[in-house]
Amino acid sequence: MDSKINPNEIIKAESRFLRGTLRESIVDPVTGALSPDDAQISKFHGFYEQDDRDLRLVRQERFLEPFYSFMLRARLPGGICTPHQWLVIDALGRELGNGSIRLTTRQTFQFHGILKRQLKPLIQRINQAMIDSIGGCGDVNRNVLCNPNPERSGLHAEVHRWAKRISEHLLPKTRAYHEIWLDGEPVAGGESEPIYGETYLPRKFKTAVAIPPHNDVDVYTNDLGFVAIAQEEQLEGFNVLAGGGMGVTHDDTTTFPRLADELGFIRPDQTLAVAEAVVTVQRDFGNRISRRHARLKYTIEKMGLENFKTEVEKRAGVQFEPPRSVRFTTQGDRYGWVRNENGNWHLTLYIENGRVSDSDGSSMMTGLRKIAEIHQGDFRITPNQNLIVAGIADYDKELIDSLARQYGLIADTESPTRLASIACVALPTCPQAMAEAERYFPDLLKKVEHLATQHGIDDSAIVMRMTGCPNGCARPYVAEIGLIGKGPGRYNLQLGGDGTGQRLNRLFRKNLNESELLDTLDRLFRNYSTHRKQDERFGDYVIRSGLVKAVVNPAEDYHATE
Ligand code: SRM
Ligand code: SF4
Repeated sequence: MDSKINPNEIIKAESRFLRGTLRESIVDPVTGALSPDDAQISKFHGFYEQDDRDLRLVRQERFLEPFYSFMLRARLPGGICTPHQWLVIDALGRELGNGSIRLTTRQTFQFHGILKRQLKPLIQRINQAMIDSIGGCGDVNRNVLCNPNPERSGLHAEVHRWAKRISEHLLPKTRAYHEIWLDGEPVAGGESEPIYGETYLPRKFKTAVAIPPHNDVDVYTNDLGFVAIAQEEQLEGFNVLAGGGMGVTHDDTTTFPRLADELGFIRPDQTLAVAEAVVTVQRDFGNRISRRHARLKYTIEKMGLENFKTEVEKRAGVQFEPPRSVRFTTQGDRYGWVRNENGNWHLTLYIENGRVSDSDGSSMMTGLRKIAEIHQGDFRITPNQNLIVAGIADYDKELIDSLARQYGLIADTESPTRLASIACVALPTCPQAMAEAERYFPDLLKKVEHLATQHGIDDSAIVMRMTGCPNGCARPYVAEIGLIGKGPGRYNLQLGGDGTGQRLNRLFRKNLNESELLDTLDRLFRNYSTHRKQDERFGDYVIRSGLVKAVVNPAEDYHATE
């Protein structure tokens, strides 16, 4: 094998279709960890090895190994689960996890703090509830996003079926997961991965399906996007997008966030062929030497969009039609009660940073459990880490409303900016975090809200997103205000998203501590309040006023003004 090839490629190739020595690693009593190679393979099964970073130093001083535990992420296309499934998720979070459930920016849930010996029982129990974690992580297609708001229920249901089909079509075919976790019969040989091959993809791969005018899935930030085109609620097909991605490495100008390009329009029956073709082009042309440059966005930059599109058309046996015109007007979630065309009700709940727990005086986890015990519809996790209690009949509305109020689940006092904002997990579980996010963002927001009130702009729903590092898990590069962790207590300030996820922001100030950040926002809010045009968004104002220049071609000009 090429000596320059990334070591992960060798681990995948030698893993016998994702088996590695996981069976041995999980019963090894000497350590709470997996072997290093298995820690890579485990991601394809949906879990990551982590250690509690708050305890790292203390344990080091006592010559103890890090306090290892695992994060497990489920596959839940479009974020939909039944009340029974919610009750299972809730019970497992309390019994085998750290007492919480984390709703993610990709419409699924994670458990944190699982001990190695608890992994198998946990995976078995989610599977008994008909949820799996295959491809929750790893170099394959991840959880497929889909607009979760069933406001237009017929169209939504059809589009959601496509999201589910794409997810299933792009699942790894190896039986390793069933063998290791579900005690399935070992395969006698002759196994293959028709789509992925034995080294899978060069890197993670993400797909989203959007229903305009809502861009809650941030469709342009995905490797592969499908934008539903409908005529009088009938699905006509999809505009296909490719090459979006957020991850950046600080101070490495060869990395950049990128919005997906339009390839063209297809009919629904061409969807799976096109999805598979995009994946196999990435499999064959993606960078297997530098993982930092291995996402589809870099493959497209290297091949050129036209060559990439021609290759996809050839492999899919499809000729793209010119893309249909679409208009997105929103990026976040709509809260509260909504009634759809079937007369059913839906209640969107604000879940701060997606963390469902009963800690800090909150009884959110209990409240959701009480709702799940009586709810007849379903639950939908949104791509903004919130939760929709969906499909509520008229006669259940009052009871669910009163339970939601009793347990403090109705967000009627939150500011518009808070409701439009998200933060990634970061410390203490994320090994990549350079600064706090989830644990710090709510407090920082209080101070930002205070500034907004002082300047009379507290009616503006500014999309503000914080991450503990530049990987971009809360999609901060399409926020109007993005805060990217640089070091303990320090953040880069990015400005200029358009509030609909269709424009990248750009670095405005580097490495700010809290008081520098608040001073800067104070000045920006004052100017915005004085000079904004009617209904002008904050992100549009900073671009119009020349405070930041819009990014035209991220490969060339993203870092230009730093
Ligand atoms: Fe992420 C890695 C959490 C959505 C870009 N992400 C991680 C890890 C697994 C850290 C690690 O490498 O070990 C984080 C686990 C933290 C923890 O303790 O839970 C992590 N990512 C998350 C979640 C939970 C953030 C959240 O607060 O909701 C999201 C889980 C999504 C899911 O359910 O599948 C999450 N991550 C995203 C997104 C947003 C999206 O997909 O819409 C992105 C940006 C989009 C993209 O991929 O370009 C994202 N995560 C990354 C990256 C950078 C990838 C890159 O191309 O450079 C990494 C690091 C990596 O892959 O090496 C990463
Ligand atoms: Fe961790 Fe960075 Fe993702 Fe936040 S953005 S969860 S710190 S990898």
